[in-house]
Amino acid sequence: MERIVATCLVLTILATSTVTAAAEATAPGAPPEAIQHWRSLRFGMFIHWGPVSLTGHEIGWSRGRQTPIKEYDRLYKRFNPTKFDADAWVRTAKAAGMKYLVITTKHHDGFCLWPSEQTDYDIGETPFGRDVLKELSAACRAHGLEFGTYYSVCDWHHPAFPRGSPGGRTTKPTADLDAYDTYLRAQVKELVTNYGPLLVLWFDVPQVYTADYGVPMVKALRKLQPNIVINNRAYAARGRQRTVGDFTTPEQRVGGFDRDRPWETCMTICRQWAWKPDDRMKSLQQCVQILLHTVGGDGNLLLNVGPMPDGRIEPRQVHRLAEMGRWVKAHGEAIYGTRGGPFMPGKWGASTCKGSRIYLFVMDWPDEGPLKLPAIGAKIPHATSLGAGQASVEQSPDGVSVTVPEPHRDPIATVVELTVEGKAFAIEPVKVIHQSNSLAYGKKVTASNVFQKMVARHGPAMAVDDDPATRWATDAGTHEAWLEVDLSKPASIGRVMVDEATRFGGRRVRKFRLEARTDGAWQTVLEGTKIGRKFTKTFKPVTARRVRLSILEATDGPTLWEFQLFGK
Ligand code: H79
Repeated sequence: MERIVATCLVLTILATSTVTAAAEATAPGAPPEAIQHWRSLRFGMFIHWGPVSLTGHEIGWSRGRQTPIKEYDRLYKRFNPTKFDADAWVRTAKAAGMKYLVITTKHHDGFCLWPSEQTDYDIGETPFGRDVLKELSAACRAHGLEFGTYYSVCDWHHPAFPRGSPGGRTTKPTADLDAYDTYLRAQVKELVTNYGPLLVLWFDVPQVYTADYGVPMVKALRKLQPNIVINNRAYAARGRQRTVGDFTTPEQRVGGFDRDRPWETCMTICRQWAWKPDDRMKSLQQCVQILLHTVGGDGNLLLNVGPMPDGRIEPRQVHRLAEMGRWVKAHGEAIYGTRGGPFMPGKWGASTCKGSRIYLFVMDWPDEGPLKLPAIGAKIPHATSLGAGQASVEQSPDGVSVTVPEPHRDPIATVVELTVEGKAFAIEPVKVIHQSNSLAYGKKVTASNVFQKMVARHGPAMAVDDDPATRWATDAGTHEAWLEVDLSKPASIGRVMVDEATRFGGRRVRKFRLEARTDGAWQTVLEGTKIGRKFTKTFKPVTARRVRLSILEATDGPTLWEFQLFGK
């Protein structure tokens, strides 16, 4: 009895401490209006810069790798970017259509781009000596851009941060996380008080800096500036990094469609974050399409440039950003202040919405015929194309067909504006399957057998939906089956594509026949043995309305990802 009481007591204590820990594990977020404001800007400039630009190697990892530590830590004595012109940088960002700017105030290498009172390893101790942050934040304000700061939590240089070069793979004998926390907090306070109000504080690579440190730090930060927007890397939270801070941070990739959790993709205009001579630069089309896929997924884009050691952004990058800006500004109403969807981004393109408008960014047209988008739960009484050209849009219960004559299309993205009844943002987002132009796509289809009669999940319609994630399946032990498509009117067919779902037990089909119904009788068009992945065959064209795939022999229940028919 006594033992049970004792156990209960322990449990109660545990439960209480768990509650405390949970309360400690989250810091207050930014007010919704602040997040909404940050989100409405949609496009910002990221800048990675420091003495490392003298070497042309990467800012995060070259210390102790490409450059010996001793040499790396002396680079700042030669850092003299006399051509630095904050105004020119901000004009470049503005010309690109960017609405905010975030700069590495301190990266993993520990060097500070402002004269910090907490260290001498900073811009104040270089031959240059000017306060880069002061000039840049002032230029941003002068040009109407918002200013934000990147601050690396990990610090390979600071003796108290437990990990060191190369790339955080060594441990320091002088490690003292409490002392480092004091340093970090004092530095962040300098950033907010001397260069604020800041739009964002963009933390990075917290490593050993856990919620025990990070949560009180963020709380203190919020006291200094309540509406600051903070990313999800302020502290390490194993397994739930996504829930930290105000937004998530897909890096070097466009994030997936997500309207619930704010997000921002960060990506480099070339390949490196810091400047690298002759680094490969993204094309204009890539740059704009990355932005469109991002906003179409309801995210922001922070596009990075690494200025040169003389203080200038590379002229070819300045030029690329200006080109980008011309396109972006011409279609600004479809980008800024919008939300992603309702048509989810994909190979076809992306969409955004605002008020009663939907903006389509069509990036990949079908070889022939209109772009077919799935049905949405709203009427579209009106459609026009933004920029030159005309668009015609037809809505039926099956979906929305969009046509823009080829000469009026834009190789970057053809922008079509749809007006809907009611609020466009209220429309349930829909996935857009990339269409093959198969004559069988979406047509009436029947089959001899469906796996466990699960028609909605494994019916024959799954083989003519062009969705590579769904399949027609038949019962285990099935050795013969057929699938028949009704094309709704006679069409000329000269090619077939059958994609067998081999993942579920290899190639099962051993003998098949393709038949077309002509003059009231079934006529064999093609005969074969194995099918497998993406079997394609052309044949002498036949005109028929009904086409049948007869599987005459299979080792087990046949199953197909897709069954597609083409004119030629
Ligand atoms: O500041 C930028 C990067 O320097 C920083 N985050 C963005 C915003 C960052 N620091 N660490 N990481 C990102 C994680 C990346 C690690 C890897 Fe690698 C880069 C894995 C492969 C390339 C370096 C080189 C480490 C291993 C190989």
